[in-house]
Amino acid sequence: MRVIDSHTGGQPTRVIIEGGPALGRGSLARRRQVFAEQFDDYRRRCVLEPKCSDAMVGALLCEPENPDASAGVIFFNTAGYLGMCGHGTIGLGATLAWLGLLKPGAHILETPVGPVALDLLDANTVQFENIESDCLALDVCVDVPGLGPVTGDIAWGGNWFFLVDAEQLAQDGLDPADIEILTRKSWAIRRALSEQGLTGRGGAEIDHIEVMTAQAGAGADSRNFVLCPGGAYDRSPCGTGTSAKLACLAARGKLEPGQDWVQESIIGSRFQARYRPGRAGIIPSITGQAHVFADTRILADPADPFDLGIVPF
Ligand code: PYC
Repeated sequence: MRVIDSHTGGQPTRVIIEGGPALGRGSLARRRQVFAEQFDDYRRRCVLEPKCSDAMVGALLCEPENPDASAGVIFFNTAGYLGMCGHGTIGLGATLAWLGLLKPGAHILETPVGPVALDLLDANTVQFENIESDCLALDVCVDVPGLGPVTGDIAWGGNWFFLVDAEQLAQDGLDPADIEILTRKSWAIRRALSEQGLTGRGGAEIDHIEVMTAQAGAGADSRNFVLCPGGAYDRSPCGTGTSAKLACLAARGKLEPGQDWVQESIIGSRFQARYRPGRAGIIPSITGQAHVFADTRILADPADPFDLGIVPF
């Protein structure tokens, strides 16, 4: 497989541009199912250790179904397949620009959860309008062993999120030195949500935990820590997580349509965000930068005992 690696605010994206699985035609949702059921070896070789690191999000570049779309994409990570990925969308835009496959201007990107409007502003800067995002429930209480009751909001931003104030976890702000403890606490919350039957719509698992604080750097509105499904934290401010946050702010009447929001990650990288009203929720717009750093071939070697990677414990 030929892959191009980039990072968006520190969070890596690996785009398969050649040698990926042949998934046939049909919707991206259908093709994602074929990928998961018949070609999972490609995902494992692409993102699992020792050929990669656990923070990586993979992206399979696909022919779009809609002739007006510039590209289709299926995102995945060490744990499985994602609906949408914000930092990955920005990484994909910068990757396609680097390859000379995307010109500055407006494009449509097809994803398994719907079309995304992508604007390539320059070789490294991408603005995208995410799919419609909404807040499913405010102030949901979950009893977390070792932490006690934790209250948070359940929201959809292309993935399912549980958003918690850092103060509830006895965190004084969000400092990179606390990443290990935040990871442990967020895992405990995720496990408790699942055990207590708290889900997204249709019983979907809430597989992203987002811890937030208003204590952010100058010019930022908020800083976050996001635990991703495979156990890695998002180095970027998380595009789908920022979308979920905007949906909750809108639901609480704390952010107006068109009002700017600067979201900072735990390592200090930033996205600019705002929203417009959707049909039932909001349509978030996110802007960020990505940089390409590797053009690589991943080899398949049946004699290698870890050819398909080390499955996370
Ligand atoms: O930026 O949406 C995002 C994302 C999801 C998981 C990792 N990054």
